[in-house]
Amino acid sequence: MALDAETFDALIDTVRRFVAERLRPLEAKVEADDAIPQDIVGEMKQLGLFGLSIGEDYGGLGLTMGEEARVAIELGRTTPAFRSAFGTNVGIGSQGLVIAGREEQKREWLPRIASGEIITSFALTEPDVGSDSGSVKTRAIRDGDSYKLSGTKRYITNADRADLFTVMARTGDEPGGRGVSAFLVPRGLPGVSIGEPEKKMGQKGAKVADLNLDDVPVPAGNRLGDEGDGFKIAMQVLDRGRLHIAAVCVGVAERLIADCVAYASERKQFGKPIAEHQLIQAMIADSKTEALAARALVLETATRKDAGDNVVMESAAAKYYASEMVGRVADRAVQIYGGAGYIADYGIERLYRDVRLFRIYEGTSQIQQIIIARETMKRGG
Ligand code: COS
Repeated sequence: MALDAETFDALIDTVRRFVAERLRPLEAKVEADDAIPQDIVGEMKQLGLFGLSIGEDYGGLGLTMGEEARVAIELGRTTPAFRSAFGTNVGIGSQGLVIAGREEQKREWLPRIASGEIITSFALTEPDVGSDSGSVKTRAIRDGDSYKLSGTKRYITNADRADLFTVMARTGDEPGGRGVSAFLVPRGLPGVSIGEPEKKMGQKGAKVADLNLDDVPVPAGNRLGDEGDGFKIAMQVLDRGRLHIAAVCVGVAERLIADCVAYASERKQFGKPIAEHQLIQAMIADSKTEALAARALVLETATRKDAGDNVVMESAAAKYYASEMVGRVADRAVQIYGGAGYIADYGIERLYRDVRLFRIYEGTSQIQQIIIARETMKRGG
C-alpha cells in the first residue's frame, strides 16, 4: 500500500539529507578502505533502508515500486556501494521469499531482513553459468526430509556478510529452468563456506565472493514454492531488481550531471567558464536529455508494475537504457573534467568505474535486448 504523500515526502527528504550530509563526505574513505563504516550501517538500519520493499506486516516500510524507485534515485546520488550494503535485503536477496515464500517462512525471516539484523544474498550465478541461468549445475538431492545441496555459486553480492542465501539448485533431470528449485540456505548449516572476496574494478566497499555448498543438508521446508519453480522465481526477482537498478542509474547520472555543471561553471579556459563553451554545453545537454528519458521510463514502468501490469519487457528496457545511459554520462563527465576527470581526487574516475557494473549485473545489456525483443515479438509489436 502506498504511504500517504506527506509521510513519503518526509522519507525522501530524510534520504536526500542522509545521502548529502552523511554518505557523500565518506565516499573517498569507502574507496580507500573497501568497506562501509559500521556506524553508517547502523544509521541505515534506523532509517529503515533494509526494509524498503518488505511489507509493514513483517516490519518493513512496504513501499510500492513507484516509491521504491524514487528512493533508489535519491540513493543513486552517491557511491553505489552504500546502496549495496542493504541492496540485497531490499532486492534480490529477499524478493524470492516475498514472492514465493509460505507464511511461516516469511514470519521466520522477513522481520530480521527488514531490520537489517541479518543480510541476505541471491545465489544464482555459477562458474560455468552466467547469462544462461536455466543451466545451473548446483545439485539438490532429496534425502528424506531434507535435500543435500552441492555446488559453487560465484560473484555473490554480500556473500561475505550474508546470513541467508536464496540458492537456485537443480532438483530434477528436466533440462533448462524446469529442473531448477529455489532454497533458503542459512549460512550456519554444515558444508556452507564462503570464498575470499574478489578484487574488482569498482564499487569498492561492496563485496562479491563464492558460496561453496558441500553436501549441505537443507530442510525440505526451506524450499521456496514447489520443485521446479526456482527458475521462474529467479526471473520474477530479477524483473523487479532490474527496475531498482535502473532507478539507481538515474540517480548516479543526475549526480554526475550536477557535478559537471558545478565544475564547468568554476573552471575557466579561453577567458571564460568552460560551461559557456558550446561543445561543453552539448555534452551537458545530451547527458540531461538521456537522464530525463531514463527517469521517465523508470517511473512509468514502476507505476505500471504497481497497477499489476506485466512489465517484463519494460523492466528490461529500463535496465538496458538506464545502465547504458549512465555509462555515457560518466564518460562525458570524465571528458568535461578533462585531466581532472582522470585524477582520483575528483571522484569522477571512481564513478566512471563504479557505473560499469550496471551494464553487467542482474542481466547484461545483451540479455536485456533478448528479453525486450522476445517480449515485443510475443506482443506483436
Ligand atoms: N517471469 C516469469 N516467468 C518467466 C520469466 C519471467 N520474467 N522469464 C521466463 N519465464 C519462464 C518462461 O515463461 C518459461 O516458462 P515455461 O517453461 O512454462 O514455458 C521458462 O521461464 C523458461 O523461459 P525461457 O525459455 O525464456 O528461458 P531461457 O533459458 O531462454 O532464458 C533468459 C531466458 C535469457 C531471459 C534468462 O536466462 C535470464 O534472464 N538470464 C540472465 C540471468 C541474469 O540476470 N543473471 C544475472 C545474475 S543474477 S544477479
